[in-house]
Amino acid sequence: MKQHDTLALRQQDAAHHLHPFSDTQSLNQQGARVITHADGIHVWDSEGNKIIDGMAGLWCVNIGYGRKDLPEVARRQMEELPFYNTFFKTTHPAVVELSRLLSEVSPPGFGHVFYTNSGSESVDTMIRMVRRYWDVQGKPQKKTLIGRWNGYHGSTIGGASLGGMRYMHEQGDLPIPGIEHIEQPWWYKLGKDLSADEFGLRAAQWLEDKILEIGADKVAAFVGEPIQGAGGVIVPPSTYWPAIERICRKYDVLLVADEVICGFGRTGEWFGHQYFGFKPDLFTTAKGLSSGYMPIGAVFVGDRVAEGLIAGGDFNHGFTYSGHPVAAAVASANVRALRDEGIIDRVKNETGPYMQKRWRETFGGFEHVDDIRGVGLIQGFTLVEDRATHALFPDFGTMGMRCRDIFFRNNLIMRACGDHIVAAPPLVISKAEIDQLLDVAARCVEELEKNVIGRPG
Ligand code: PXG
Repeated sequence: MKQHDTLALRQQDAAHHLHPFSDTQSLNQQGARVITHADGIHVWDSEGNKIIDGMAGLWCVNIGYGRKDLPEVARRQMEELPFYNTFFKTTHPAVVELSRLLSEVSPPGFGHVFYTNSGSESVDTMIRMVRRYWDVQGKPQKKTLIGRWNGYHGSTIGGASLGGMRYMHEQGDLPIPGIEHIEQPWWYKLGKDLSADEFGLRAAQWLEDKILEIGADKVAAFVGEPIQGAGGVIVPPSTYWPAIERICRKYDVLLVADEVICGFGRTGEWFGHQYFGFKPDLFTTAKGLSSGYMPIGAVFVGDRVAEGLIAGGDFNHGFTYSGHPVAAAVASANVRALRDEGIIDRVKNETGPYMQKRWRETFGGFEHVDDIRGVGLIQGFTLVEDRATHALFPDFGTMGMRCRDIFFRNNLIMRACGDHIVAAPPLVISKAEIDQLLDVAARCVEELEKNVIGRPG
């Protein structure tokens, strides 16, 4: 295995590389951990540590690391046609094949896709499509999109506006006009007085209230992640999405699922909206579409909106790399493998239920762990001050970060989103590997409870 000079890499990284979502000054003092290679559910750092990747990279390496077929597909495509655009009356076999395949694996009524390079671009594309759609319908005043507080829809100006991360809005004068937010369906914090099912209906009611406040004739779409990922794996009660769907239909508001995390098998279904049993008008994807082996995203456009857009003539939108041949070829190989190797079926019938059972057993006994939740291979719990009263820690996020640091020291990658601790491992994880991941995680939470919680500093 190739040797790496960790110190030199760190120094050069600090000198020239601005990291996303990072405090560069403090990162550079610590030095970034250098990840050098990966296989299955593991990554290795430059010091030789073998690390369990409980986050599938960044919620994206669904098929796992170390596939030999995807690089081979990329190499062949690069030799044959490394690039050609799809703007000017041209197409190419790789993008044709992917489009056909995606219409096969998506639910009925999604015959069209539009390609991007990332989730953020998918979201911005969707915003422009939705607004264009209503223009074509002769309703140009129907332009406002409603998102949710603590939702995450990316980092571009549109995506960050639609997302509900206030600390993102504070930078760059966001949100842009025409974006509104409602509260998230976080029962533990917002619904204590109700049963989960009652709360789901109440949280959906917030959408109806907002539509009536704005005026239905001005509301273009409601956008939500089936399960909020970056917001801390907030799993809504089962009553929520059907009620949201009814409200959108009642007021002729388009319903958009942001499937960037939930898509491509994370919940055990192909897409998260299938798990919750609702039918969006459009859905945005990226990440699992190529399992992160190439940057690519896609907006799946339902027939109603596709017909409207097509009737409208030119749609003046696109990226140089929309439908990039290499990304498209790799995505096709990935999607076929997810389907033909039964990877998503296994999440639904075997590893997903096993993880959910073991996740609850593992963390159920801790004094400061509550709201243990999850579906398929996406799960979370919340570090709380007092389970009896559902009291969160006053400084929401500090304990989470300290817990994450303990995981990190113990060669386990899991995310802290505030004080929500979450995991989303590669979908190829085995039951034995689930046990290993949970053993390490449990020891870390034990350490947190013993050495950190309740101790000053
Ligand atoms: N929508 C959703 C639902 C996402 O989770 C995006 C859009 C944007 O995708 P791109 O590819 O532009 O990053 C995302 C991305 C985290 C984390 O820390 C989550 C994401 C990205 C980076 C970090 O949990 N999700």
